[in-house]
Amino acid sequence: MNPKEWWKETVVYQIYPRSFKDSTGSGVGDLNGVTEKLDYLAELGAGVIWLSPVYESPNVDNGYDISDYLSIMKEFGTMADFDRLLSEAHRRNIKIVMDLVVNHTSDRHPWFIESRSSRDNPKRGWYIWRDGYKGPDGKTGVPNKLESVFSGPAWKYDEKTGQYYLHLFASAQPDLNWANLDVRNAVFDIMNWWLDKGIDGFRMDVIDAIHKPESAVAVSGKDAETCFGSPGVHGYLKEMRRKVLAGRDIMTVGECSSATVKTARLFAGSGGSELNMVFQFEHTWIDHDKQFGKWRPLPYKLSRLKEILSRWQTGLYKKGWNSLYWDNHDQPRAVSRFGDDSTEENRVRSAKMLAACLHMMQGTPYIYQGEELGMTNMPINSLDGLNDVEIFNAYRELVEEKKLLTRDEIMTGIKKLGRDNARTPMQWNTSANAGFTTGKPWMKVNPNYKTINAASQIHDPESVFSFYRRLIRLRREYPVIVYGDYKLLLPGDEKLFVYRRRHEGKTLFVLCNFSGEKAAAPAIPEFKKAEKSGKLLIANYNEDGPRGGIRPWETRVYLT
Ligand code: TEU
Repeated sequence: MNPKEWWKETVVYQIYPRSFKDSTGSGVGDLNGVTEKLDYLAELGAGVIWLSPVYESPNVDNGYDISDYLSIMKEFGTMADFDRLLSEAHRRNIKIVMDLVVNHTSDRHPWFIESRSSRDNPKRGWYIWRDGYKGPDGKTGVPNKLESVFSGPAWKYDEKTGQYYLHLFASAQPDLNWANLDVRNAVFDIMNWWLDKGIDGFRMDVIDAIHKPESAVAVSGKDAETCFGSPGVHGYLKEMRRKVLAGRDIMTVGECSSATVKTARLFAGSGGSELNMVFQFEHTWIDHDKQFGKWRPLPYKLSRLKEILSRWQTGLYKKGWNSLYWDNHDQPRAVSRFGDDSTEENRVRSAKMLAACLHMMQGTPYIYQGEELGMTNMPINSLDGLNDVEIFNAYRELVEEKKLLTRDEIMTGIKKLGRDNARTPMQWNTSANAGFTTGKPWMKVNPNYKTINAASQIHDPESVFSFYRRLIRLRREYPVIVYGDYKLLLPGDEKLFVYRRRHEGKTLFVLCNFSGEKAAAPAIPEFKKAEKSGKLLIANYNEDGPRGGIRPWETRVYLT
């Protein structure tokens, strides 16, 4: 079954508020800045905004470390500003989905402050505290060898009470103990509070990690099982559905790096007992090294990328629902990664090609702020000017402590795949600081803003922005884009990504050249038919192509 749902037919725009628009001159983006730009989003055609965290936070991880779930970060404004944003968005038929970060809190959250205050505090059991492991040498150390996603051990010793607490991310992000019913109910209360206010759903941060399997938290001194994707998570999500989500017409998307097609059918199955969709990660690891991950980028093969994305397309067809994304605040800029940002012509061409490739698939597409302009990675030469805790921790561990990578090696990784690439301020126009702020921006603006900015693209029919705008409109117009089946053609081709969608007698033919070289026209009947009798819905070259050849970074979408 593939029932119709509004969240299948819409396009989501992700806002990282810190870097979106500063309305006060503080150098930090804010809620009124978002409200100011709602018309821009309406013009683009976004149906939903996913707002990265705007709650009170000490910003060790830019809002992903929350110290009060029910109030707005002072730098971002007030609750009244939030209410105004929500009603102004709704007035334009734009929904707002909030980021829900409840795998962990900030270490400044009152719950954690209480929890760490003594071993018998009523909130002690709200987090995961363990004794150290006493080794054969008589020395006591971390309970087990579980590692943090942000480098180093996932356990931190707390002097006051002489125990360790678990943190899967930074040590300032202690993990909540979801096994405790009071914790779950407290989270569900928070969710209900926001939903009662009228927000339209949640993007759930690392939601696949909330259940900690026994061996992950056992005091053993040994390697530990991963917390990501532990089967127990499904019970918690079903409980969440019963206590919060059921009966509400909202949208939920879970960030699930552990998701396989099989588990996604549970998390985001069409039966609807857990979430509406998940973010899977497989394609984002395609250029990662086995040992060093993103810190040692590798070339990738198009055939592998196609295999991954196509497996998700067919695997969830009628069984669940996909999220479609290249970019977000944790990923480098797609055009720099999978396209070519070395010349202006190729940047524009390849940004459009990537957009078409993604937006013509089945699933709900996500656009990360600036992606619709073809914003690129930032020039990075040193750690100066960077902000990301993930980068700093990795540098310390891999270069300084363990000396596993040289400075130059890790800088290559940071440059290509580091998260700060996505976090530079949004490029609005050619005025100082790209029109992001009248003050000193919290993070440097990419110097290419004079060429790449919204003002120069909004009214230009040939711009990347206009291309995205058209893609969004096509999705509304043609049900085949939303509900059609999927078949990958030419799976082994290392330049062309070609696929076909079908629905109620209509066929969509999508052709993308993932290379800066010419390619031979696909020698397949589907292409010949599309070229001969199909309607060209969208393309990134104006003039009709030389018959028989596909041009660098070309994309064409035909309907027959
Ligand atoms: O991301 C979780 C996550 O999986 C990322 O940390 C990802 O694995 C990493 O960037 C890859 O190296 C979420 C948020 O999106 C991220 O911004 C937060 O830092 C993290 O959770 C902790 O809340």
